[in-house]
Amino acid sequence: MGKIIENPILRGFHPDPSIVRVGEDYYLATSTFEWWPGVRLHHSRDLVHWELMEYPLNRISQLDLRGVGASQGIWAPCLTYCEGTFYLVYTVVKAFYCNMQDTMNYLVTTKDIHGPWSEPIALNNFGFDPSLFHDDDGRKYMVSMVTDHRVPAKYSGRLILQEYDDKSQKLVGPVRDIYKGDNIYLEGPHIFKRNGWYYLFSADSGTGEMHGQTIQRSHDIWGPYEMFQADFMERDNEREAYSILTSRHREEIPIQKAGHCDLVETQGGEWYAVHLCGRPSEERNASDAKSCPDGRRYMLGRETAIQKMRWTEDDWLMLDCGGNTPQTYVEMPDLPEYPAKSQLIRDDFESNALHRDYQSLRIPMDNYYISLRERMGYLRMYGRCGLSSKFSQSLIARRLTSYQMQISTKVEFEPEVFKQMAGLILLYDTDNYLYLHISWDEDAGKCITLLKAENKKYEYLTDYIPIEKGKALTLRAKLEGTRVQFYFEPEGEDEREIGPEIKAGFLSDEACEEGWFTGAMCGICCQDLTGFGKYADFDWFEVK
Ligand code: 6LW
Repeated sequence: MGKIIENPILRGFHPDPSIVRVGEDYYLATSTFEWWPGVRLHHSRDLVHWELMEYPLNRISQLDLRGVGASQGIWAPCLTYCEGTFYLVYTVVKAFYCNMQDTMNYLVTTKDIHGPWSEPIALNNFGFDPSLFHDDDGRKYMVSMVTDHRVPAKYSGRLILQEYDDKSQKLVGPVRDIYKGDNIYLEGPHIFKRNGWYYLFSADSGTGEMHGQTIQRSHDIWGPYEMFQADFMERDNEREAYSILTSRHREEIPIQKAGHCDLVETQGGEWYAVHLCGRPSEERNASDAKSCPDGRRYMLGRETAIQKMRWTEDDWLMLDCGGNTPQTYVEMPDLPEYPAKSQLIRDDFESNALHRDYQSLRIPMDNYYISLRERMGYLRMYGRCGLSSKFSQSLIARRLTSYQMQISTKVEFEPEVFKQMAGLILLYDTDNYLYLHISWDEDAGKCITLLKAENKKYEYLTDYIPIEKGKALTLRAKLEGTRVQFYFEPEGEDEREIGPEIKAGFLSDEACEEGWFTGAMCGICCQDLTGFGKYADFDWFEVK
């Protein structure tokens, strides 16, 4: 083996990867749900090192997430390229139930991947996981997924295909099923073509530990498609899913939940599939958790991994290493190494613009609630709505990327009433978080306390501990596995433990009730329920 790629390639919450190559450049798009801006794009030239790029959806006119529920918003982008133009199709989920959904599909385009991207074209289709295919005769097609939760669910699990007309910017002509949802539930479809075959590449069996990836082919884009079934998939036949990649029933391997792939060919003719995956914690719970029968917790959300692929003599696709088990270490393509800029660890807020790694909840990180200019070297954050708000929160966050992390910030904040809070937060969504914060109490005065929210159950894990006015405080969380301990340190004093050691596995896809597609984040935030907009000054924020 030559040089190695270590999976996952994008750590922490980066699901539903879609990849495209243009010349020597590889671009990878992932879902962002209710986090702003929309769609994460990464660039690489060697498939090993990835660098976060400009976000394509960064104006409210392109994406309005105000009010959307947890894990709604942007689902499964598909990034393609044709004759000088990049195409990004995606779903904005605003309601998702039965056939009564609000899951509009959109398309944005650009000639320059660094932006700006176009205003969105609302495609005349509701559904999810839309994917565009550019045929070599100049026609374009969109394949997408239908959901219908009626019992019996007549249309559920169908993959539908329609032609897309670039001139009128509409889906045109007949809407046809190319997969009828027969035995296996398929989603995340992509179509590609090779040696005269159209391939329908789709995820199977949900997105949890049963997840997998199938491939079907036909000489006609409209089908009928035949599914690849081979001996090495036999182990899964009990579920009638013929997966060319899966980790189901192999709970000992590090890369779990493998599926939802997209495919790319290198300029040297090697093939790679990117896919979503999850790395579980050691902690086990009762097996009541959604999609995770063995009770493990995936705090880091669904991440992006890569596998080397090869074509069989009779034109089927499979893992280069044989079998269908996802590998942690994968052979790097025969491409020169191309290191990316080092990732952000400590941010001293010295620059005029916020680092790209931050995302905010639903609304842009603009002057309405943060400023990097009012006090040089500090991020000034104005308190807005409370943490349950799905409209305007003053909160910026980064991803948890490992089960061993230390997250710290230094903050100056002088609250005058109990309605004003600022501090350090570990959160999954608006109903699930751990919040170490400074506030004010009528007995204790300026104080610090720790609040836990777990599926809308709220609990203070400490009293209001008085702290001295006019002093900066360092706040810290140390994560070991799924256990977290919080600390605080008034300037010039020793660090003090605060609250008990907490099992934080509830900040995971498996445990959160409203949404379960994102991953745990860590951030800084400020609330002022008086409506005056009291501010907190953050000196630095470090995630390591
Ligand atoms: C994605 C779909 C899925 O669009 O989860 O469970 C959605 N399946 O493929 C969000 O990642």
